[in-house]
Order: sequence, then C-alpha cells, then structure tokens
Amino acid sequence: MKKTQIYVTQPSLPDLKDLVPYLEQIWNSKIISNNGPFHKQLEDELSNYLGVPYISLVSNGTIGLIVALNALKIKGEVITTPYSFVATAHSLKWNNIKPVFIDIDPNTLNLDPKKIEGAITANTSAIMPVHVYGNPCDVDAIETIAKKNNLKVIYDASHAFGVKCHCGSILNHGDLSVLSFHATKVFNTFEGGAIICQDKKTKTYIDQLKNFGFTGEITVEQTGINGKMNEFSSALGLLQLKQINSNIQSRKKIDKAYRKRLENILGISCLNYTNMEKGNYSYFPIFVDKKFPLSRDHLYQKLKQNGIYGRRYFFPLITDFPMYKDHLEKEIPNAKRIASQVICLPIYDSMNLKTIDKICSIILNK
Ligand code: T4K
Repeated sequence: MKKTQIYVTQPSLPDLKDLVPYLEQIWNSKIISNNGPFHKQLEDELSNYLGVPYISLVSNGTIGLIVALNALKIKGEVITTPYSFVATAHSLKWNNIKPVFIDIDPNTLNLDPKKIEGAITANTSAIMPVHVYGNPCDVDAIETIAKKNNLKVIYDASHAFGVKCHCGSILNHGDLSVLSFHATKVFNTFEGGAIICQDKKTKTYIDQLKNFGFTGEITVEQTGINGKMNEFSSALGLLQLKQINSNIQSRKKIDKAYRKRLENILGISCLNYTNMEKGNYSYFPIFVDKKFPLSRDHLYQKLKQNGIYGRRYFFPLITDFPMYKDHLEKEIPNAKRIASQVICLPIYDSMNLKTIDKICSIILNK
C-alpha cells in the first residue's frame, strides 16, 4: 500500500466553484493584469483586514523586498539576520547592498536588538529584521536604535500575515513591511506578496516602481521593474480572505494539540511566542537538543521514513551559502545552535488530530 505523505504544509484553497464567477468576470472584461479591478479590491480589503493604512500588491515576496529597498534608496550596508529564508539576503544583493549578519535572540529567534549597534558602520543605511515564524520582533527596541542612528527599517514580514502585537498590526512597524503570499504561506494567492507603507506618497512611488517606473502613459521617471500582481492572483486573494479567520483558528488548534502532546518530552522544545496578541500559526518549529535520544537529523530522517516531510527551516543558515560566507564578520552562536536543532513539523488548516497523533507518536517512539 502506498504510504500517505504529509508535507510541511498544504496550501489552503477556496472551493473551485466559488472561483468560477471571478474567472467569468476576468474572461468577460479581458482585464488580466495592470492594476485591474480585483487588484484594487484586494488592496482595499487587505488594508482593512490587516489594519494597515496603505498596501501595494506585488508578484511575490522577494520582488516586494527588492522594490521596498529600492523605494527607500537603501545603499551600502544593511544589518540583517542569518536565520531566515535566503530571499531576505538575496533582496539586498540584488540592490548591490552588503548584508551584515548579526546573531539572533535565542528566545524569539529574531534579530537580537542588543547586537545591532555593534554592527553599525558609516555605511549602514538600514536594518532588515524578519518576524520569523510570525513571531514579532522586538519592534520597540529596533525603532529606538533606528531613530537614534538615523536608519531605515524594512521588516521582512513574509511569515507575519495578520499578526498583532501589543499595539495592533505588527505590519505597521518600521518604514515598510513586506508580506509573502506564496503557496506555502497562511494566506496565499498562488504566488504574490505586498508592501505595507504608512503614507500615500510612498504607496504611489512603490506603485510606480513595480510598474517599470511609469508615471503616465508615456512617462517613465524611475528605473522600475515588473512586480505587479495579476488579476487571477488578486481574485484568488479575495476568496482566500473570506476563509482566513477560520483557517487561522484551525491552525491555532493544531498548534495547541502539538504543544500538549509534546510537552514534557526531554530534549524537545517548542517556540514560545513573545509579545503576540494574535498569531497566525504559520509554522510549528520544534527544537531537538542533546537530551533527546536521537539527533535532529536522525529524527528528521525517521519522520521522513514514515511519510512525514517536515523541513529544517532555517538550516543551513544564510551565511552558510557560498555567496554569503565571506560576509560574516560577527559570531552568531545562537543562530548556529538553533539551525542545528530545528524541525518545522507539518501544519495546515485541514490537518486532523489523527495526523498530529501519528507525528507525535513517531517522535515519542510509540
Ligand atoms: N522572506 C522569508 C522570510 C520567506 O520565508 C520567504 C519565502 C521569502 C522572503 C520570499 O517570499 P516569496 O518570494 O516566496 O513570496 C518555500 C517557499 O518557496 C518560500 O516561499 C518560503 N519563504 C520558504 C520558507 O519555503 P521551499 O523550497 O521550502 O518550498 P517547497 O516547494 O519545498 O514547499 C514546501 C512544501 O510545501 C512542499 O514539500 C509541499 C508543499 N507545497 C509547496 C508548494 C509550492 C504544496 O503543497 N503546494 C505547493 O504549491 O521554499
């Protein structure tokens, strides 16, 4: 019998029949891209849902980061984290910016604000922290340091859709925040993303940048790029938005069920969320330390042999990839340790308790 395979995630999709009227509208109007009606509607509905003043949809999170850096004219060096998906650093390289990697806080797994000032040089122009697994960064500490040193802050908020901290949406912190709507994210538009900004002027500028720099029919004022979201993805986003609250609720239950089954297992720990008023439960990382009878990689392989395809996000560290090896000037012991211990267990909204039981019993060797 073929073993069922359970992946780290499974995209949530609306009912196909609910998509048909949207497709009919696209087919009838023949507007399939370039700031069409669904694109406009999704920007409005998302800014309302997320509680953010301005949002500009883009074709994916990576382009979002590249455009965000370009919009703020960031140059020189940017302080960032090695514990992220490689796109965080790649977005800097694509803007000819040098990423300067500092260590993470071992509790939040986000860039450690205490390490920022030691990494600032005359060339530093910004900080690019990541809300890893949707766990909010210490936004207040980062803001204080940024203000004091006249630095911009661009949050890679790819994991932080809908997350709220002590003062509302986490996406309202920093100069810009960038979301990913990739298939593997809590909210997906197949591929997609968005840049959140706080004023109309910046939104207009970003809208121009993602459309080749056009400011009128025959006027190009910036060296823009094609970063537009199309009408199909926008329509899909409108449908996804209708089910997002119940999806997040289901994920919350899964998160809780995992924690209950895994508590008190010597050598396995879970991430404790900090300063999170509302989470999105996008990932379920566990950390395997020396007290556990198997190494992290043994447990990872054992799960795989049983059809459970967790992922070691984020191992290797970004600084282990060849193009970033020589950028590491500081010690990063916390990031190294966490990257060697992590396994993200499967989590998605339609996951049932039986699957969680199965995964946990493999871990517990029952
Ligand atoms: N910054 C951060 C912090 C990020 O995490 C990401 C993306 C970005 C920036 C860039 O955003 P985008 O440009 O992608 O919008 C995945 C995703 O491709 C990537 O979006 C994501 N982070 C990263 C953490 O994970 P892979 O290489 O692990 O994906 P893949 O294809 O192995 O997918 C994982 C599992 O998900 C599969 O085993 C099965 C399931 N899956 C995947 C896809 C694509 C599906 O069931 N259906 C699907 O269509 O990178």
